[in-house]
Amino acid sequence: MIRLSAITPSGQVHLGNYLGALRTWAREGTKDDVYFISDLHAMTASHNAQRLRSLTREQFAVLIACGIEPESTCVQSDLIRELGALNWVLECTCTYGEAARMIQFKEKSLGRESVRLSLLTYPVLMAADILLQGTAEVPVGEDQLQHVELARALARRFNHAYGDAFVVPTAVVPKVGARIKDLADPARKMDKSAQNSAGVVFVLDEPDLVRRKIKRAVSSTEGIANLTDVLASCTGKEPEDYTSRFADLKDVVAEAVIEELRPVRDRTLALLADPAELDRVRASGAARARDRAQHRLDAALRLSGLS
Ligand code: AQP
Repeated sequence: MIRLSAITPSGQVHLGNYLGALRTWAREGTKDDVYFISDLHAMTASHNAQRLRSLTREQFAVLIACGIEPESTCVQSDLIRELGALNWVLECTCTYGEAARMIQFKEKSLGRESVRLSLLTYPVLMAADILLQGTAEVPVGEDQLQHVELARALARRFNHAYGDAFVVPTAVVPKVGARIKDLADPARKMDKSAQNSAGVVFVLDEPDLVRRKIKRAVSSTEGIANLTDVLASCTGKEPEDYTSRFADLKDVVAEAVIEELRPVRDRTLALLADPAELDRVRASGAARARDRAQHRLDAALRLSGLS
């Protein structure tokens, strides 16, 4: 069974991404799954080309360094020809009303003077990501359920109108792991694109910087609860086990985070220092994803009257 998940290179990978997603992908993923860097989705907001390229490369190295099965990884834009073709077919299967109804579009475009058209249409590209790979299950947060519903509707509609080309995917909402909060503002979740990075621990931060960020974490009730969640997530124990047990919680949390991230950081830096190896792994993941996609794309094009 194929499961598919992605991370968007809208900023550097942080502790929340790692504890909430990447680590689980590494522990529970199989060769059949698809874990990818969604660089095309990162272009739906204003972006810098150089920064996008380097974040994509860095995030891909982090995926591999986390221990995710290399065969199951890829970078979305490495399949841009296949995805672009399927995206068009799916846009011709989707109505404007369906796209405009997406809550994420409404939220992200609210109050903005200029909004990229791709912000409206990217759920269709997400459907292409899902359908191209024959995905059976898409683990998502509540906020992405509507997008998976759209992918289901498009798969069904296409299959019904032209003939069976697609597996109809199912959304699964995983048991909620700890939602890691910003250390400086625990009312917000830890966020890649936060304006202020003082409360965001990045996977590639040097140990001293991790220590400083955790030392300066807000000490309110919410701030402490967040730190105990982080500690529990790093050590695999329940948060209650830590209540008032440590004289200096922040020191303990800092050391636990540094130890948890150390192997990932070391392996990422080693991969980034070996561009040929990184390119090889990336190319081989892309080739596998392309292979798996080809017959489905061919069928979708043929059935819809294109070749
Ligand atoms: N703070 C978090 N705690 C636990 N899990 C988190 N994830 C994100 N933030 C936290 C999980 O990381 C995976 C990849 O995230 P994404 O690229 O889809 O980005 P996002 O969910 O929109 O959150 P970010 O990382 O803060 O990025 P931006 O700044 O672009 O919004 C997902 O599985 C997500 O649940």
